[in-house]
Amino acid sequence: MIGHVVYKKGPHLGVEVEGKVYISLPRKRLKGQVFVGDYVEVEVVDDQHVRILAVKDRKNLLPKPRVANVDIAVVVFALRLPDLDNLHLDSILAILEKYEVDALVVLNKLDIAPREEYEKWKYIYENAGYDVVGTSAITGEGLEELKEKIEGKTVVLAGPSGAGKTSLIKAFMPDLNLKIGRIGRHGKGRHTTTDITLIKTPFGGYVCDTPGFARVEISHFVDGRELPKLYREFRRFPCKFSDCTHIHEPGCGVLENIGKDPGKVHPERYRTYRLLMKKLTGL
Ligand SMILES: Nc1nc2c(ncn2[C@@H]2O[C@H](COP(=O)(O)OP(=O)(O)OP(=O)(O)O)[C@@H](O)[C@H]2O)c(=O)[nH]1
Ligand SMILES: [Mg+2]
Ligand SMILES: [Zn+2]
Repeated sequence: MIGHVVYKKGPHLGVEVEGKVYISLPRKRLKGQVFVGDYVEVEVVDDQHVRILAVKDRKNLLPKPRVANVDIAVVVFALRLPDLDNLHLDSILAILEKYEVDALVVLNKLDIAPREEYEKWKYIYENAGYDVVGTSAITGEGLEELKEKIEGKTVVLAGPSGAGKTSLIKAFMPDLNLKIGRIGRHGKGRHTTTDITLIKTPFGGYVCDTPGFARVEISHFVDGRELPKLYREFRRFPCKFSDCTHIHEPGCGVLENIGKDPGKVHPERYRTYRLLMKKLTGL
């Protein structure tokens, strides 16, 4: 039978088989090889337990949180409170690009930000090749559009603490017992666990709300030599050298196309690229 790993709690995995969730005890032979989101071949042992026999090929595996077969990462940033930190946003997008996980940029807290600010960031990220939705978990604006983009999918939420990730899930599923606001940010708390749960949504699919990407250190995931290929819009512009760093090379298509016009590499994106390159390679 085929199961779907829907949670990890301590050493235990939860495996959904035909609508029912069973516990799978860890198996030596597959130790460290089965992740939340994986599809697995199982045999049912009793009415609470299954044994995992094999893991199906996965389409991707996010390193943090460790979730497999992610259809889309919803990268939530508030426009205000806290102000949008586009260096942080671009580092998350680069990591997702490396791990071949598609991203949707959600600009939240529309209710407390000037429209121009929303329009500015929406333009920058759409122009970079991302889908962008503006939302407010408070007024409900944009939630229908967000729902349409994630229904039926396995979704991982990413973004800084306070952006409104949990608030957005709660707006869809008010009965869920999830904590909003300042919790567990110091010392003990959920940030210290590696437990992961895929929450089933009422519109099909699953959503994972773990703090994995809240504070992400790009150097743990991306090598400086890879970064030149991880900014989507850069690929629109061929460079003379295939290993171009887009910093100083002659015939660099990226350097020749920095500008605010549609289709160009927006200066804000190039700015964060340079900061990340400096951090990763010293260049
Ligand atoms: N004005 C406004 N406040 C919001 C909105 N969404 C969330 N908030 C508030 O922002 C704060 C943080 O929201 P959370 O949903 O806990 O944020 P989070 O992204 O889950 O944060 P962590 O779990 O720490 O990573 C809470 O006080 C929310 O009430 C919004 O759209 N507008
Ligand atoms: Mg939260
Ligand atoms: Zn170049």
